[in-house]
Amino acid sequence: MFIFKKVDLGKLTKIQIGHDSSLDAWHLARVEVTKMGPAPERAAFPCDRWLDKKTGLTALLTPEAADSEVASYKVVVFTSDIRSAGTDANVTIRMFGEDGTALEEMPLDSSKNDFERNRMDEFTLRGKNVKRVAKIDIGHDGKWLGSGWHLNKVQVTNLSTTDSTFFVANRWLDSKNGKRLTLTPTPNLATPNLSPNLATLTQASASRWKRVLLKTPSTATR
Ligand SMILES: [Ca+2]
Repeated sequence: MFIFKKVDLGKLTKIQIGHDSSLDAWHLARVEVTKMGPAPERAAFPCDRWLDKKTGLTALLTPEAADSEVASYKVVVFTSDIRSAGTDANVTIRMFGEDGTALEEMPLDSSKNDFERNRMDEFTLRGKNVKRVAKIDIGHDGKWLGSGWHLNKVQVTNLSTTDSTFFVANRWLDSKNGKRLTLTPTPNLATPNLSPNLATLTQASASRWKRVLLKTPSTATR
């Protein structure tokens, strides 16, 4: 995060970003700019490409509108802390909006070894803007030996609306129990070992989360 004090530029319509090393390649997902003040204004500039000698060291980015047809989704996948929980199989996700609109099936894959035991893997996916994600279908193809995967949970955030949702699985995805499953949002994530990293939550979902936490004592003494 960087903070700059500059003259008020008004609403940003374009940003140019890049680096000066022709020897380096940088894959830039997106830039978020917040104009601070009494009514903060946030704008997201998706990039999703390499900035390198071949494709150009700089990029000119335009903002993504909150009501745009297309959105970026941050998908955070938590693999359980259980023996052999990790997998090297090919994992894909399909997301659905509240009105049932389906996004295409998308691979969750990065350059590193994803979905290892007790790890959190983050992906940014682009697709039709369904606003709040109300259902996900997640699973793998069973490739490689020991492909069984113990999925703890998935957090999906629509970066254009900042609406964030948790989907708790807490089960094996393997040939015995089924390699895919469909999940709907888990509203009461009050169990300590399932508590999300609060720093990654948006303000809107953090206040929702606080309400959930505040409700806990009454249910515990019931
Ligand atoms: Ca892996």
